[in-house]
Amino acid sequence: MSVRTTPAADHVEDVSPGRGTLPPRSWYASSDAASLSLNGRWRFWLSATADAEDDSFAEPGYDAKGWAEVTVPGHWVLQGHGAPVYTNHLYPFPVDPPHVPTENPTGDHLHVFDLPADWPADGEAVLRFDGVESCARVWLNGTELGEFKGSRLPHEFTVGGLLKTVGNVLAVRVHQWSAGSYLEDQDQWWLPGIFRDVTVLHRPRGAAGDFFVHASYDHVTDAGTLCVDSEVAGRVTVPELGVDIATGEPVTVPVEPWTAETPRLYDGVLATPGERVPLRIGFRTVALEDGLIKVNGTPVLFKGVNRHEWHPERGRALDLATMREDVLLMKRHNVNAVRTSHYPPHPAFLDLCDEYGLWVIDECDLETHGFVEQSWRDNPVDDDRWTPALLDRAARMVERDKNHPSVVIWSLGNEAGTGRGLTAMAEWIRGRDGSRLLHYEGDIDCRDTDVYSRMYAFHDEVERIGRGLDGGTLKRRELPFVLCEYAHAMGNGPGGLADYQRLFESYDRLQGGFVWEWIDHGIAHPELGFAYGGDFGEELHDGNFVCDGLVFPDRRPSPGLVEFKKVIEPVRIEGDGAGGTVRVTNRHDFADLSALAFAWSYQVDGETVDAGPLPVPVLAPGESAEVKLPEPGPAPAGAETGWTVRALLAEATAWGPEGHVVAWGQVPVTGRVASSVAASERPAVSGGLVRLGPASFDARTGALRTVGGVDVTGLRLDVWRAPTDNDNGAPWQPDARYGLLWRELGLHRMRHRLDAVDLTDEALTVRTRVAPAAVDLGLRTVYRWTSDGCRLKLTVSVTPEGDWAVPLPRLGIRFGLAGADEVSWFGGGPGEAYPDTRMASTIGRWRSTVDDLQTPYVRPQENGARADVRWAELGGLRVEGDPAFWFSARRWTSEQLDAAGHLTDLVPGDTVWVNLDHGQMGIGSQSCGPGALPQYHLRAEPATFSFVFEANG
Ligand code: IPT
Repeated sequence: MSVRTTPAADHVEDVSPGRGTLPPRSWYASSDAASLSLNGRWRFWLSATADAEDDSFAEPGYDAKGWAEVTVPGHWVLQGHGAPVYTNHLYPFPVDPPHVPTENPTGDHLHVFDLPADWPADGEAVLRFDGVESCARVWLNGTELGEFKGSRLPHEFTVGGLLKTVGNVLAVRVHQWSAGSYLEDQDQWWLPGIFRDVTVLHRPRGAAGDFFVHASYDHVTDAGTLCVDSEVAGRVTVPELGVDIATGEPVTVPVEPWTAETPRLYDGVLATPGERVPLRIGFRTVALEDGLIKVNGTPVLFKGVNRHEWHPERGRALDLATMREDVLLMKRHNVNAVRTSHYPPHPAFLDLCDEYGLWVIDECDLETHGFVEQSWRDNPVDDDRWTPALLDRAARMVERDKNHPSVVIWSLGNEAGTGRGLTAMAEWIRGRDGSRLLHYEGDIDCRDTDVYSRMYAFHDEVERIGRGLDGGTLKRRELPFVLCEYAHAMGNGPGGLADYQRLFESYDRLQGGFVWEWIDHGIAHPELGFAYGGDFGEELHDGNFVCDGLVFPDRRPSPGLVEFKKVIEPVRIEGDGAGGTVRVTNRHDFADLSALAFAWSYQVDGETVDAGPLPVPVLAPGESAEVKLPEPGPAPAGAETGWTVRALLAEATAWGPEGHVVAWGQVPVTGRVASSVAASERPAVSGGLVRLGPASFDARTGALRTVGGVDVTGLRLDVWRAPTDNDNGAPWQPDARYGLLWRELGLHRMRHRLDAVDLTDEALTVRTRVAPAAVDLGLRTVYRWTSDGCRLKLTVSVTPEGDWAVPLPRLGIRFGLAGADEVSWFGGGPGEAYPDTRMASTIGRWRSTVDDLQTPYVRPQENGARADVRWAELGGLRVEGDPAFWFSARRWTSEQLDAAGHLTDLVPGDTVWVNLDHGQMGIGSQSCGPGALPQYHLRAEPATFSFVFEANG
């Protein structure tokens, strides 16, 4: 005899999309029909299993006084009930589709509400859920409405007949795990809950049902054609265009087109007998033509990011202000495109993309990545039983978002292998909306798609694809190429952005890419700063792989975003100083330069001594001009001089203030002449010290003690840096895991053997060999100290010995200073830079505190180097380099930085540790992509570099 014990939870493991919901339709936030937000505090009861409780909580009159409360929208695991779980692609439960564990956290939600006094008595009403993870069963006033899955998609129920004026009881039972979880294996936190809005919408008689705004643009005639298909007939008016047409009736009028650069929207109204719905119409035509993605007849270059929805306290429950902040940050950093990885975002985000101008790849809520562990066996996307669920997801996305001009491409999902279900989705989408292109990266032969899309392809392969030498199916060879993910922005990095951009700009077929990803998904945590995978005791997790964004969890831009902004700037300003001109190139796809004003400034030794406006012709996209600069003023002999030219917003726009810097370039005029220090001083020994000019040394070891009265500790060669996530690399690229190889080699525990301390008439020379235990590799290192009486010069010569098969992390000196706080320098700034992340580094005079030099990567790692530093002052010392050097200073050692797991592990000490580096290893993006390109490797090679120290003040 078998006993069914879980009848209440049968639907949880049902692969079908659900029951009781209305067919999907276009989403709109406002109309003149009444609506009531049910967002707010709800009663909440958490059970450990799906069937722990019966349905009686849904009955009116149920006594929920003993229940907790949660905020809706929200995730209960971020509100003190249970805990979040982070896995990349592994399912955190046994893979046995469609079954889920018995331990299935289940949140019963109760909300009692009254209708507003003016709620119309007639007509219908619907109850809309914009997002619930992962499976919900819904009752209103004791009547079950149905159940649904599809976490980041809207679901509506008819509720008119059930609504009461006062005391409505809405009951929602939400299960963390369901059959739907198998389709939602995105690389992110698993966060159950009602995490998007819940709304009751009045539907007057004759209300608009579903409608489809078709608004195309003919770039030959400059005419827009508008036709609004509507389930319920009515009229469409667009006053600005003098349009007043019936639904279903096309009209062609002269218009300005919508593009991401020029997001021209026309306000209109769809009036049905029962309702007036505001429309925001953007005219544009997307086409695949000549093997290229064209909008309004012009090929576009995507300078995109992958955006997950994230807030460090609220998870994926984003408010409008946060969404707007994302859009503004993107626009201000020259980003022009978003892939909504890996699910349709909150619908209001797409309104913002329409309004501010961003190209959108709208991606379906579908990922089955965990099946890769079993070679995709039993993958739901290749199993007909799941196809209705896939089609339901496709339809809910397309129907909801079809009226957004910003959405130019539909994406079937992410990392779901291949299968008949995906083909069925593609066919359905094409049948419903022929006006957009289709994307799915997993379709390597492009059977179902319009774009050859890849993730993390290395530069050399991308170049081959650009040249059309990549082979593949006939169909694929004729398609444009995008990198739907590249430049993995985990921790310090991504390196190599400029090298990708150069390729995108060189080959028409390469239509750009989308950096992985926009934001670190760190969770605000009282003890850890920001938490990542494993911090909640998850038994399976993927650590800080969830923190790989261009902005920190609190949306502060990381150096990666600043670099990206520079690399993708829509105006190129360049020149070598010859002829007194700069070359200005308009790299927009659509806009001319009329929105920008240009300004020049002239620097002498990094200080701006003169500035003024620079007249630049209003160049059309693609055009460039050689623009004459003013005559430079006089500068002292030996000074380093140069121009900085900036392109600024001429007037405030919707996304940036007047004067906002869009692009810039620096043009050197005269180069630097490093100070020469005559070795005129003779080292003298007295009382166990060697005195040389302003300095004293330990006579036995040759160790520097003081310079001009400033104590200096531990000055010696340094090759170690706290490995970055990119240094550590990914398991599937074992050769490029330099962080691990360095540690294996022992570069974090170098021994410094003292071979000789030589005194001559003009120098103190200290000979050493720096090497790790257990191997015969080493670096012969000679420190040669000289002085002209007031300045002290150190020349370091390094000669590698043995077979150095790996590059070095860094090569330079480090030392400790007591009590340094303010730093000023002449060189690259204001932010950090490394060999392959240095485009945004601007040569100038900069100031900072030591604390502000640090970049707060969620998992601490090497950070904060400033490039091309000519000189730096801190702690009473001035150091000048020949050649220019990489500068960093921190209140902890690299070893402490290396040992830290979270920012809160870093405890400032009294000593400031300064690194002056002759070389730094490139960064790359091999935490999920290519390593630093060979030209950015720091090879162990003979090297000589010098520094001049003097006391300042
Ligand atoms: C790729 C995923 O699409 C994305 O969600 C994220 O996990 C990213 O990697 C890494 O952060 S998939 C991977 C196999 C390249």
